[in-house]
Amino acid sequence: MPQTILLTGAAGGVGTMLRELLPAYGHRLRLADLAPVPDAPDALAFDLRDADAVRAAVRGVDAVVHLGGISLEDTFARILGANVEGTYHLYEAARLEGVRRVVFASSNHAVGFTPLHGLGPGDRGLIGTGTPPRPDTYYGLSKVFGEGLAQLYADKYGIDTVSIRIGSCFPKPRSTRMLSTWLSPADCARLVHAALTAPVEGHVVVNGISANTRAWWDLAPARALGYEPQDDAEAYAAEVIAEHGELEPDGVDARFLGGAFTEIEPPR
Ligand code: NAI
Ligand code: 15L
Repeated sequence: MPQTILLTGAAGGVGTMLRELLPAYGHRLRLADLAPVPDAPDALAFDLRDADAVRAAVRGVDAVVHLGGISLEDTFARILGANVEGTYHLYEAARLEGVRRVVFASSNHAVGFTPLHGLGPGDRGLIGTGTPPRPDTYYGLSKVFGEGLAQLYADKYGIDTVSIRIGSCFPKPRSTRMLSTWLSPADCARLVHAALTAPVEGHVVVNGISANTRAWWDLAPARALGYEPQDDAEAYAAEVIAEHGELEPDGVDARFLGGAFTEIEPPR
């Protein structure tokens, strides 16, 4: 039986890809965003800071894929409103409306200060999901909060969540770093479908990338949900390296998982 899924952030980059790809898995989507969703007159328009609107949006769905919020570094106040309060409103709405499954779009930037040194091609020491939180921005910190909130609502209220620490989800890798961190749109849909349907008890964190030859991340927890990535950023390596060159060994993209986010100064 098809599930009805609330997709927040439906007008964004990942939301646009998922609203095209998820229906093929049999999911019926209820779209929501602050911004208008192109070609979707029925999409719900509200701010995640509005608790009542969030609750109305969640009413009657089987699960939520929570992509909405600020997806880059910003002022602490703006991150607090959209990502911290917004995600709290989402979980409160799920609790009050009896929704039992959430897929939370976390980020590599929750652990962005994790050092990469020692991880080379063929090295088995891939970064796992048990690595400690090391946010590289207020943005990354809001994802640590979201994962913590997911754990609280799992332990206290029995709402199951899969938090996907997404690497870089774009149609194609845009930089040499993304040859390691890329999550193709099709693999993103595969992973979100697995996260929606796999038997899960409690809160599970998975890394979200494709089967990249240059991966820094361990995909075992995602594969345990049934995720079988089909793409590899290496298919774009020649063109990406021709444009951007190889990673500088001492450059920030080779030193930390979060790359340049570790050097971003937030707007104040
Ligand atoms: P995006 O910025 O393109 O989309 C985010 C959407 O959220 C936008 O359409 C925006 O209008 C909406 N939004 C922002 N504030 C809102 C508010 N207060 N109320 C309601 N809606 C609001 O981001 P993208 O790339 O599509 O990412 C989706 C999610 O995945 C985000 O949570 C992001 O942090 C996460 N993610 C994305 C990665 C990527 O490579 N694209 C990597 C890691 C995590
Ligand atoms: C993210 O969390 C951002 O939302 C996305 O825009 C990319 O910057 C991505 O991480 C990345 O690290 O490439």
